[in-house]
Amino acid sequence: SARFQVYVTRSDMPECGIDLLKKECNVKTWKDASPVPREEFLKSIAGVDAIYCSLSDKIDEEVLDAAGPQLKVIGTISVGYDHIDLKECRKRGVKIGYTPNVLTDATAELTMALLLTTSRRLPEAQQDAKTGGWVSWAPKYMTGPGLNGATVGMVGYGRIGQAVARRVKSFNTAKILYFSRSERIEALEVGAIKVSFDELLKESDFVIVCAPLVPETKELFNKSAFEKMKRSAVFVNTSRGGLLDQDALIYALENNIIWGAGLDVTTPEPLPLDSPLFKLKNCVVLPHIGSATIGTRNTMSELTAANILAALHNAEMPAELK
Ligand code: 8YV
Repeated sequence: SARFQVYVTRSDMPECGIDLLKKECNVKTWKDASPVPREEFLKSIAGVDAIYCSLSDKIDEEVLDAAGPQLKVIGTISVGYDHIDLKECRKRGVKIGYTPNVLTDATAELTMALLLTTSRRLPEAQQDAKTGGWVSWAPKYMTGPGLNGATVGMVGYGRIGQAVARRVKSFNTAKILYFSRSERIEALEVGAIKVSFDELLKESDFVIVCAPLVPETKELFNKSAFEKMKRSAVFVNTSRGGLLDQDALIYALENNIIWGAGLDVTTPEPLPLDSPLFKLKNCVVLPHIGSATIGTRNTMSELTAANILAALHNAEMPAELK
């Protein structure tokens, strides 16, 4: 019988997943270690049964049309799915595989790292030490807010938000608040308190965003949200740049409406070098590396392949987005 045809949108996806696909499928891969250009993508997917993609690849009507009606499954190597038109996939019976759970710990670790890097001013301090700014001990030199005794507000309290909250708690914080659209029993585990969005903004010393980008969360953080926050507040985002109005954040940082921000995600990505965010001392920008541990990326690739193979065989997918 004819082998399944799978298209992979870049050449450097972790091999372990690609090897699984190759055992049973004809795998066609974009030749470069960068996202396939849109025109090339549309041309290359005609007749394929599955697409292995990442957040760099917008999956919309045009892509689904270009692939054709035999397309069975989209496997994305991400837990985020804002790059995929879910409604259109559902309408056509195209299944979606994604990678929840396997990246929860890696992303929570990076969130803690970014939080501390921002609040303790590590990039600024390192730069200063290397360039002669370290002249003597000084009582107020490189000081920033501490987590000990602080109130931490989690915006989004799903798998990653809860994993962050558990880690935050071990830093002897006073209180963990969370804002979520759904009630979850795990909230009790660290004694987190469910509050309204406005209350969270008003009370929190650290505001950590771990929510998916969906229509309800788009630009949740706007000018008025930053104004409600404490002037001493640290804002951390490791989910998606679209959750905030980035210009409003820039304004808030430039005018000390909040104390600082740590961003692993931006709009757009990559962030252009002339972005004001790169000029601000009170902002740390990372190049979207939340899930970037070696083991996690390998497991994500295997899960992406397993999702695709299961869908092709009409079997239950290990992680189907429904
Ligand atoms: C991925 C992510 O590295 O899983 C997600 O949603 O943002 C990261 O883990 C990225 O999306 C690559 O597809």
